[in-house]
Amino acid sequence: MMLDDTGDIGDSGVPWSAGRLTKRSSVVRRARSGKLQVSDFEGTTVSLTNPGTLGTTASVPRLMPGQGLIVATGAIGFPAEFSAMAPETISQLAVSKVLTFTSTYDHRIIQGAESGAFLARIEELLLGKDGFYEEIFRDLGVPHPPYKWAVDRNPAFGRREEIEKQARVLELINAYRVRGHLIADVDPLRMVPVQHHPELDLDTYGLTIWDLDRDFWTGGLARREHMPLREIIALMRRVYCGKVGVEYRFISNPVEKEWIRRRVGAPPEPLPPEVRKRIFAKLLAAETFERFLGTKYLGQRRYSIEGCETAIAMLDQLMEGAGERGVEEVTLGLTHRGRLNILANVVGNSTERIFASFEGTVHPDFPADEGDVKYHQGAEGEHETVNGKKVAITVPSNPSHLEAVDPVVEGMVRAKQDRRGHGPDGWQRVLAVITHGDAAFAGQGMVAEVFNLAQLRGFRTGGSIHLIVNNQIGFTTPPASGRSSLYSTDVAKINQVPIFHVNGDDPEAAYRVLQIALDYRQEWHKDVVLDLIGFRRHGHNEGDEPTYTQPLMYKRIQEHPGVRALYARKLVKEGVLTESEAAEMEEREKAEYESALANAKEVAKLQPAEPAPAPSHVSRLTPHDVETAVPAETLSRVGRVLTTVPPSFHLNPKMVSQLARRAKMADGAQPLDWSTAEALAFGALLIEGTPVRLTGQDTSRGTFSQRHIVFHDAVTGETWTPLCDLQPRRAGFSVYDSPLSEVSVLGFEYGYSVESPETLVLWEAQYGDFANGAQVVLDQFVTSAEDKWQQSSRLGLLLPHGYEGQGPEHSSARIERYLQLCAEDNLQVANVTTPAQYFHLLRRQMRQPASKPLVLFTPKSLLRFPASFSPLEELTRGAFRTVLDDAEIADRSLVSRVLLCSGKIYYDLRNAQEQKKANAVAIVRLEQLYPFPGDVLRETLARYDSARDFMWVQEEPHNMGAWSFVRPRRSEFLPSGATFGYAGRAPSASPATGNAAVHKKELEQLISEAFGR
Ligand SMILES: Cc1ncc(C[n+]2csc(CCOP(=O)(O)OP(=O)(O)O)c2C)c(N)n1
Ligand SMILES: [Mg+2]
Repeated sequence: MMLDDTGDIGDSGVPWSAGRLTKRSSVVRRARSGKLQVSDFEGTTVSLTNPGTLGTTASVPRLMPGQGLIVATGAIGFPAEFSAMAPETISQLAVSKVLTFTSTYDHRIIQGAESGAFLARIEELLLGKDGFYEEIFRDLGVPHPPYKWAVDRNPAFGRREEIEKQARVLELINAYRVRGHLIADVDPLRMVPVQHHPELDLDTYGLTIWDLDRDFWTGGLARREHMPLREIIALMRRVYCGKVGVEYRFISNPVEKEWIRRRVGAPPEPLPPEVRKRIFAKLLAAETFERFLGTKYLGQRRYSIEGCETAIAMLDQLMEGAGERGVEEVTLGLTHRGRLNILANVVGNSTERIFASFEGTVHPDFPADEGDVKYHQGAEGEHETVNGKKVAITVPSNPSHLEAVDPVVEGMVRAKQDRRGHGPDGWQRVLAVITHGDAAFAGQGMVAEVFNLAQLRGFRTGGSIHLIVNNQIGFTTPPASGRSSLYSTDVAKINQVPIFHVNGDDPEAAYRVLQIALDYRQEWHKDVVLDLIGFRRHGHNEGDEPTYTQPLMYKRIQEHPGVRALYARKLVKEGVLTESEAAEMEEREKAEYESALANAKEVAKLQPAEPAPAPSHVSRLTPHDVETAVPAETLSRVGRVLTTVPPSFHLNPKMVSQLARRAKMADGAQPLDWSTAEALAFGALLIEGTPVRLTGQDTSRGTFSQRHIVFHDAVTGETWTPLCDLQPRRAGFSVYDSPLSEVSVLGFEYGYSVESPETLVLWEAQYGDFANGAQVVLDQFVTSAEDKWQQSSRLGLLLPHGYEGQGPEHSSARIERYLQLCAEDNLQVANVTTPAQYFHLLRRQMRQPASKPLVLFTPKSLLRFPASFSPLEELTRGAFRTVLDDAEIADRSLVSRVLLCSGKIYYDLRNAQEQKKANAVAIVRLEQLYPFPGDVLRETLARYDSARDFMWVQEEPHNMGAWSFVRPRRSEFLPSGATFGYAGRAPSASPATGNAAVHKKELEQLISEAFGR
C-alpha cells in the first residue's frame, strides 16, 4: 500500500482508522487485483508493502528515486525453528506467530534512530498500547473488547496450578452463561460503548492470550469433551453474547435450567426461505402502515412502532407458532405503542376501522368505538397458520393506565381455561400474551403483582408470554432516570422465568428466541419474557419533539435505516428476495392501505357532519322483582352438605359446635347468621348450575373467622370444601385465598367476570378501605367499561364496612367514593342489614337479566350480632328489598319523625328506639343506595302521613357516607312540606377516630341528635 499525498500518518497516531481505510480502498482494491499503474507510484514518498503474502518473512526492498521510506511486512508465522512442532506443543510452550517489519529508508531524510523508534511504536501498538485495538474494534463496530497482551503463565503439566487453571476455565464458561448477556450486542443504537465485565475477562481467571490455543475440558460443551479455549470462548460468545442476551441461570430447577441451556446452545438452523419472506413481509407491512398514516395524518397521534417493527413480525410468528403448538385462543393485552399497527397487521380486520377513526368518525361495524379513543378499543381477529390451524385472537379494551390491563387479561384467560376444564388442557389451548413498554414494565408495581399471581393455584394461566417493546425510553425519561434495575425486565425474575433480550435489528434472532419461548411455555407452563430492544423513530407521539431531551439518541436514530431496510439488504444479498420483489411487495402493501382508506372515507361521508351528543352505552336496569327465594328442601340439602363431615376427616374440635349451629340454622331451628346465609346462597346457585368463584385475602376462612367454607384436617392438614361435595355437581365452586394485593387481584377477577358472565365472581377486600389500592381497576374498568367499551360484568365486591371504634382505617369502605361513580345504571351499590337480604342480593346478582357490577358493603360486628340474624322463611320466601320499612311500628299515624339510614347504624338506632320507647320515631332502611330506589322510598315514607320531620342518620362523617348522595335526591322521596335533617359525625379529614372512647361518645351524640329535637 502506498500513502499518496492525501495520506499522512495522521493526528491520532493510528495509521489505519476505518475512515481512512474507506478512503483508500480503491488503491487497495487495485493493488489486490494487480491493477496498479505506474502513475499510482508516481510522487510516492512512503510505501507500505506486504511481501509476506508471498511467504517472505522479511525482505529489504529498494528505494526508488523520490521515495523516502518503504515499510514492509513479512508473513505471519511461527519462527522457523518451531515450524515442525506439533500444534499442542507449540501452544503448550506459548510460542506465538511472529510478524517481521522492515523499514527501508533514505538516510538523508530519516535518521536510523527515528526509523527504530517508528518500528518500536508499531510494536507497541500491535501489543495493544494506547487503546489501539479498542479504537479499531469501536470503529469497525466489533461488539467485544479485544484480547489483551499478557505474559504467559504456564505451569508445568500435572502441577496444582494447571488443575487450577482448568477449574478457572470452567468458571469462565459458567460466567458466560450467567453474565454473557451483559456484553451481548442487543442495542441497535449502540448507545452505550461496548461493555466489559470483569467476570468475562481472561485475566480475572489468570488466563492469557497464550491460553487461547490450549485445550481445556469443557464440562460437556457442544458435546465435546475438550476444546481450545479460543473455540470455547467463540462458542460462549455466539450463544450468550450475540444478538440475544439470555438470563436464566437464576432458575433453581436444574432440569428446567438444563432444558433452556440445551435450547439456547443448539447451533442455529437456517430459517426456511418462506419464513424469512414472511418475516420480511411483516416488517414491511409494519413500516408501511406507519409511514402511510404519517403521510395521510401528519402529526396525529398513533404511537408509531417504528424502530421496533420486529415486534410485529414476532407477534405474527407468535400466533403462527402458538397455533402450531395447539393453542386455539390467544388473549392479547396491548399497550399504546404500536397498538394500531398490531391490530392492522397481526389481529386483522382492523385497517378500515382504524382509518375511519382517523377520519374522525366511527365505523358502522364498530359502533362502540364512540366510547373511547382508537388506541384503547378492543378487537377480535383470527390467525390461520400455514397448516390451516386457527387461532382466535382477542384484544381486550384497555385504559390509558399502563399495565392496568395485565391482570384483566390473565383473569379473562383463566376464565376461558376453566371453561375447558381446570389445568393442563386449558393451559395448552388458551394463551395470554401481553405487550409492555420498557418504562412501564419497570415502573408499574402492577407488573410485579401480576407476576406474583402467575404460579398460584387460583390465578395461574399456564404461563404468559410478555413482549417488551423496548424503545429505551419512556416519553422523555431515559432508563437512567426510570429504573434502578439494570434491565427493565428485572422484576420478572421473581418467578424464575427466562428473559431474552433481543436486538431488534435481527428479526431472525427474534424468531429463534420466540420458538424457544413458545416451547418453554408449553413445556413448563411458566411465563417467558421477550425484551425486544429497538428505538422510537419519532417523539413519544407524533406531535412530540424528541430532540429537546434526547439529542444524541435521536442523532443515531436519524442515521439508522430501519430494520426493514437492513433485512431487505440481507435477504437480497443472500438471494432470498430480489430488489424488485421487495419493491413490488411495498407497492402492494400501499395499495391495500389506499383501498382501505378509500372505504373509510366513504364511511365518513355517510356520517352526519355535526356529531350528535354521544348516546349512552350503558344498559338500563329495569327495576323488577327477581325470583331469588329457594325452597326449604333445597336449603336443607345444602345445609346437610355444609355440615356433614367426611368420615375420615379430622375436624378441628373448635369447629364442631360451629358446624352444629350451622346445621340447625339451615334447618330453620335457629335464625341464620350471615355466613350460613351466604353459604346457602352459594349452594343454591351451584345446584341451579351457576358456578361461584370467591377470592380475597384470607377469604376461605374469612377475615373475621366467620366464613369457614374450607376446612383443614386437624391431623393431615388436607382441605375439605363442603360445597364441592354438592351432588350432582352442576357447576364448580372455587374459593381461593389471594395474595396480599388489591389491584391485581381485583383486575384479575374483573377480567374473569367479563369472560365468564355465567359465574358469580366475588372479590372480597380484607377491610373495605383497602380497595382503594385497586382504584385504577374500579375507575377504569368496573364502573366505566360498559360506557366506554360496552363491556359488561357481574363482578361482586364485598367490602367490610362499619364504625366500630377500630380507627381511621378498618372503619369506612368509603361508600361516598362508589356513589360518586354511579351514573346511567352502571353499578349497584348496597349496604344490607340482614343475612336474608344478603342471600337474596347474591342470588339476584346472577338471576337478574342485566349484567352489572355489585358493590356490597358487608358487616363486621353484625356477623356475630344475633339481632341481625334472619329466620329461614325469609330465604324461602320473598326477594331482595331495596328499602326496609320499620316493622316495629304498630300505628304509623303516631309517627312524627322518620329516620332514614343504611347499614349497621340501623341497629344502634333500633336499640335507642327501644330504650327510649320512642314510638313517634320510625326507622327506614335504605338497603340499596344505587340505583337509587326513589319510588320505593317515596311509597314507604308516604305511609307515615303525619310525619313531616325526616332525617338522614349515618355513622360516617358529614363529608363521607351516603349523605351527600341522598340529600340531592330528596325530592324523589320526601313528602311535600317535609324537612330533611342530618344526624351524623361532623366533617372530618380522616374517616374515623383512633380512640375507642371518643368513637363511643360520637355515636351517642349522633343518636341523641337523631332522637332529639
Ligand atoms: C399509569 C400511567 N402513568 C402515566 C402514564 C402517561 N404515559 C403514557 S405513555 C408513557 C411513557 C411510557 O413509556 P414506555 O412504557 O417505555 O412505553 P413507550 O411509550 O416508550 O412505548 C407515560 C408516562 C400512563 N399512561 N399510565
Ligand atoms: Mg419505552
